[in-house]
Amino acid sequence: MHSALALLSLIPLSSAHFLLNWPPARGFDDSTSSNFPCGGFNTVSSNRTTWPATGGPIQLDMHHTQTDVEVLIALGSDPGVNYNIVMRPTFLQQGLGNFCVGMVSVPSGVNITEGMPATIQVVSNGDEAGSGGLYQCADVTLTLTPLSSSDYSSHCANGTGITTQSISNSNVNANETFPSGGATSASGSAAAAKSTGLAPQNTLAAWAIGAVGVVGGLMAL
Ligand SMILES: [Cu+2]
Repeated sequence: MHSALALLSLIPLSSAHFLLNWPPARGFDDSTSSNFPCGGFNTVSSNRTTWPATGGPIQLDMHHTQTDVEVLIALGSDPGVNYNIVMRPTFLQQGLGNFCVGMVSVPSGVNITEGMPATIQVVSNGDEAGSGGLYQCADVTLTLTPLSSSDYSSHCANGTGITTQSISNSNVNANETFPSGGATSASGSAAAAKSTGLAPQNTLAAWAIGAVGVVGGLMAL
């Protein structure tokens, strides 16, 4: 946790709440990272990353000991604020450094074509409860061709001690508020659930951690 702006300015690198490293984010600016939908980067990048819609890694760099994470996608070459397709519902992640959200895929009901442009949005909870979310976006070109094992593993690393937990009511936004600013129901708030100790189940959600060795098993999910 780091709410003091003075402290942030002294340690700019470690102050980044989290970074989206692959597919590469449009950019990161600590001062605007809480701006929906893309942390202050509203302009589509000219550099799109080819990303496998049937199951790809999302490589993050975590700077909080505990973070609620959600992964969404918006289809189209310039989707604006239309991040309404959930690829990985909100879950709790713990541990610092590299964290790979594994085998993230576009839901099967969504019609994807080869070469379709899209933008992936990673949302985390803010530093303090009720402060809203933090956002990073990456512009991609969707492909139906899976990554090779070596390409997958080169974009999917986990630091030591990284764990994930499911949240009993994962049907909430990681940012605890909807983009319109309306609050989620109190019972649906991941932060509220954490503070009461009720919701994050003790079950280790192995599905959320990317690892080449378990890709086959993750496909079932
Ligand atoms: Cu932070």
